[in-house]
Amino acid sequence: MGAPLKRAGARKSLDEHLRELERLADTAGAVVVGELTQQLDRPHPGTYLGKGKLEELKTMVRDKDASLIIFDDELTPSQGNTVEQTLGTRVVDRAELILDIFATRARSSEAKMQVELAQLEYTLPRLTRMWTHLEKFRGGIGVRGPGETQLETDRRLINHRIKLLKERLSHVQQNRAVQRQSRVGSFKASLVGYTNAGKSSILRGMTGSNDVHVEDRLFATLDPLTREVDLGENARVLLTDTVGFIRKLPHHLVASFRATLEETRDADLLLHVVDASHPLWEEQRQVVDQVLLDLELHEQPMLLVFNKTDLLDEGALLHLQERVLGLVPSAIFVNTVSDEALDPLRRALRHAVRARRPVAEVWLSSADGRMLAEIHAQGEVLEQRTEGDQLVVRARLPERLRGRLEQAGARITTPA
Ligand SMILES: Nc1nc2c(ncn2[C@@H]2O[C@H](COP(=O)(O)OP(=O)(O)O)[C@@H](O)[C@H]2O)c(=O)[nH]1
Ligand SMILES: [Mg+2]
Repeated sequence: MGAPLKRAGARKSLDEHLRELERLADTAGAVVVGELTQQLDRPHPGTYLGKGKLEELKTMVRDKDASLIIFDDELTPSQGNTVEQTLGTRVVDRAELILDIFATRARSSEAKMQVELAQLEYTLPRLTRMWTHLEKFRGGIGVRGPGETQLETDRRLINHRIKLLKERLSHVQQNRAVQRQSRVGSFKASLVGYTNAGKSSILRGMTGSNDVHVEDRLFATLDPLTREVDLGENARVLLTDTVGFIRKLPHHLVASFRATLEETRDADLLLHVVDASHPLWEEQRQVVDQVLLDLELHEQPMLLVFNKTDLLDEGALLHLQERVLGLVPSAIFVNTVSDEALDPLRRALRHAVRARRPVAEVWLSSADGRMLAEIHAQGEVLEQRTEGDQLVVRARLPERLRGRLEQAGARITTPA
């Protein structure tokens, strides 16, 4: 059921939004048997939909033998309850559907805790409604309304569980901070973007490894995954794949994934991946920017990466490039279909890494063969010359190597 409020352009996006809801339903394991839309001037306070539309929905549910109604729009707990009562069919909104998908897709214990926390926080204000379900649908002999006492007990239990989960998560978070410490010195980039934009495919393409999970489903990736990527010319980055964003991401979920995205807070560069072939890529980009803002990640340096260029014909791609580059000259255009098509990303990352590795001159005596080898292995050597009995190596050095060389007694100067 798609019933957005009337506004400019709503008609155009209504269809795409329903396509997306259909994919979400599919990911959650449901089969879509019917669709109904309406543009509302304002939602009915009691039932969200007007009387006529509600009747239409009832008829459709009966004809198609549907067992679930999914609303693309957010219903208040009491609206959801009333619609359920009126139609005698379970109703979920988009937020609940997304929570459900996350619950089935969480793999790591951390992701599971984050999802459970979000679910409990979603459930708390809706407890009465859940009890009504028990009465009406699992309906059976001896099932009585729970009464206030039962409800209170449940609230207490849930609050207790929420507290416990928060404590455990903060513990996991501390461990992660320790892990991060050990990576100080490497250049870190994080892939962010709308779900299904191709983030995991890019990580896979850049590493050439098949252990990165790619799927034409929404939310294939919940746990962040970091891999070292060799960019050629002695430049390397730690590239992290993260959970995708989506419009109307339940805010409980955003809050609980804050910890996972800490990784991203720490990144030297965010790669915002956009599906250039999607008709609503502009809206998707805005959604991602908004979530980044909510997570206070909007001030990180960011590179716009337009992906899936292979799906555009030449004219459309040129048009897009012209338009985007006029506004964001640093934006790059890639696809993951061929290895070369990722070269613009490798170049941009090399450039970013270099900007973070200032040029230095290291003065070595002929006895320092091991240091010379290390500079060649980890730095980017630009020039070598001899001055007297010293070898002077001009190179871009990662911070960590520079520190090590200094400790080992090498003289390092900054060229004019
Ligand atoms: N045609 C095309 N498909 C792509 C490209 N990159 C990713 N895909 C497909 O898009 C879907 C989502 O990709 P995935 O990497 O899982 O997206 P994620 O949700 O952002 O991690 C998969 O079916 C990929 O095969 C691309 O450059 N071109
Ligand atoms: Mg992914």
